[in-house]
Amino acid sequence: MVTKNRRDFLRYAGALGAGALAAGPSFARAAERIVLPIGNGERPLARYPQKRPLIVLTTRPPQLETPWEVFREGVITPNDAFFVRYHLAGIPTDIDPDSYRIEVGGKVATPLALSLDDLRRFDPVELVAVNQCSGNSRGFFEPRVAGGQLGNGAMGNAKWRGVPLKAVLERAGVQPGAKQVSFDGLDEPVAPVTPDFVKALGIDHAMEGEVMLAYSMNDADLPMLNGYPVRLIVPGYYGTYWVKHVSRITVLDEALANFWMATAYRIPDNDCACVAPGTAPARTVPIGRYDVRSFITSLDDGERVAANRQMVVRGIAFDGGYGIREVALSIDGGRMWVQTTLGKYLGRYSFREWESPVSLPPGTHELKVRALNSIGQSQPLDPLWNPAGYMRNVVESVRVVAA
Ligand SMILES: Nc1nc2c(c(=O)[nH]1)N[C@H]1C(S)=C(S)[C@@H](COP(=O)(O)O)O[C@H]1N2
Ligand SMILES: [Mo]
Repeated sequence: MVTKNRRDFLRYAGALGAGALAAGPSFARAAERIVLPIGNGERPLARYPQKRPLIVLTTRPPQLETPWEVFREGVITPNDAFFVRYHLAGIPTDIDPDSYRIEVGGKVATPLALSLDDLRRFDPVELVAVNQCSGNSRGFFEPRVAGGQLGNGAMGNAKWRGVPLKAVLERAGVQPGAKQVSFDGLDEPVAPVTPDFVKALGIDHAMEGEVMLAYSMNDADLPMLNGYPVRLIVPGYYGTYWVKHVSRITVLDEALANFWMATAYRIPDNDCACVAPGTAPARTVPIGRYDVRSFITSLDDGERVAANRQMVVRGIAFDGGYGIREVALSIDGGRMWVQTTLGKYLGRYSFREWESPVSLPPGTHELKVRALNSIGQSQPLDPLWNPAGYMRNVVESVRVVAA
């Protein structure tokens, strides 16, 4: 089996020619290049407004991946390092906070047009939660699948502050018979054939209390590229539902059947969300909660370490919100496993840190990490597969050489 969790290998090859990004937004400035540990993994790094250099997947629309070393630095992903994903090239670059409104309509008693000040007058709530793209790690799929060839950096963990969606919907007054709530943002298609990006949640999910309209990320305004001034937070659910620059909330009495709900972002309708590699599922359902993932962050694949000397191996784990119960580490390719020590609990939607003391004899060692959540979900030793390349799910490995 090919090793899956090689830390992104940086290869600085000098500055990019300006032409390489000419097709993209003029505010992007070329920096360096990086090589992700996947086929055709060479990517430019570029600096966008409010961002440190990030890995560029596409520029129109911007899709930027977080360099792996950011996850080694801490359990909270800094705003300037947080990944960026858009579907539509018509993204907002300048939003006036004074005239910004969120319209709440559809099957409600009282349609609303909420300003930022209106939102800030609701009782605020705060939550640490992972935002992960459905296609995070798609580049590791074998056989390979169509779609953005992402490494492991289309995820991030932040402290979100805002208003429960429930409180807003209650103010508007949801009418009987409501089935779903849809969310539209300020970004727009540039071609008339492209469907606008609108997503929906079931009414019970929308009213459950933890779904949030967030106006703050890690105690600061949201970066423009992450949804300024307000985005939806759907704890434990894939990023596709986390609509940015929310401008319209509509209560629906039927299920939204647009491209983004009925065609895209669907997974095989079975317990593993998987099919035999190379085959197509008979039935699909909209993607939902994260599966369990865990990573070693303190070591790079191929890294050399001192033999017979104790070191602390560290990493992160997370799941769809049931909570990580334990994380086990193997230093012999998966034959023996030891319990690691979990770090501070920041809530059941957050990255959970883990660490374990390790001493390695001379030679090459394959380290593997496996997490278990509170409802018994874990990762398989061999990766699950689906044709869209969603929900990457496997025990991750790192090989180190002790000498
Ligand atoms: N308005 C808007 N919101 C959006 C999207 C989009 O294209 N437009 N993409 C979604 C997807 S698929 C993901 S993975 C997350 C990514 O959030 P980020 O860009 O803040 O990292 O935003 C979601 N919200
Ligand atoms: Mo996504």
